[in-house]
Amino acid sequence: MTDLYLSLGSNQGNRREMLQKAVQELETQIGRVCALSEFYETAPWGFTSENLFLNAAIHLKTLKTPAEILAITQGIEKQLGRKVKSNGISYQDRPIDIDLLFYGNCCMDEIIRLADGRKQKLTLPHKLMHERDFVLKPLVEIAPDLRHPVLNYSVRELWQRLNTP
Ligand code: PH2
Ligand code: MG
Ligand code: MG
Repeated sequence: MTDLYLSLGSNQGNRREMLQKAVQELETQIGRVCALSEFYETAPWGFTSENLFLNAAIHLKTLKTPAEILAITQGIEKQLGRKVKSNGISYQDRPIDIDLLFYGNCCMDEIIRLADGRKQKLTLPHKLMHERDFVLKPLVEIAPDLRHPVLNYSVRELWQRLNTP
């Protein structure tokens, strides 16, 4: 069993319901939920929009591989109505976004092939998490002492560093 941490975000539609449905699907398709943070209302980061986000962090135990998890989370995003996939350059409003943060101590930065043949880039740990308060704040709530295997700081330390001028 591997410890998996994900970030959830929604800024379109019934945001609370989107997050709740995503959690249900994650539990069914990926594994047991060990912890779920509160839902935090946050301002859009990295782009301008009138629509505030609800963000959360979740910890699951899983037997799935990172490639399987990516395929599942993208399937859930689609099922919950996400139409535009992030292109890695600019951000858009979305009913649901599910991002992989940590998969055990796994470190990877690879183009992987999903079961349906599509190729995708997967970076673990998530490469921008330490710059994002909307990711770290919910994560501090559920896993303050979890260590980032590359940066070698705990989640609490990353959050403190981000918020220290
Ligand atoms: N997600 C982004 C870009 N900006 N801002 C907030 N507040 N919450 C998000 O989940 C978010 C964002 C890219 O996925
Ligand atoms: Mg994201
Ligand atoms: Mg995403």
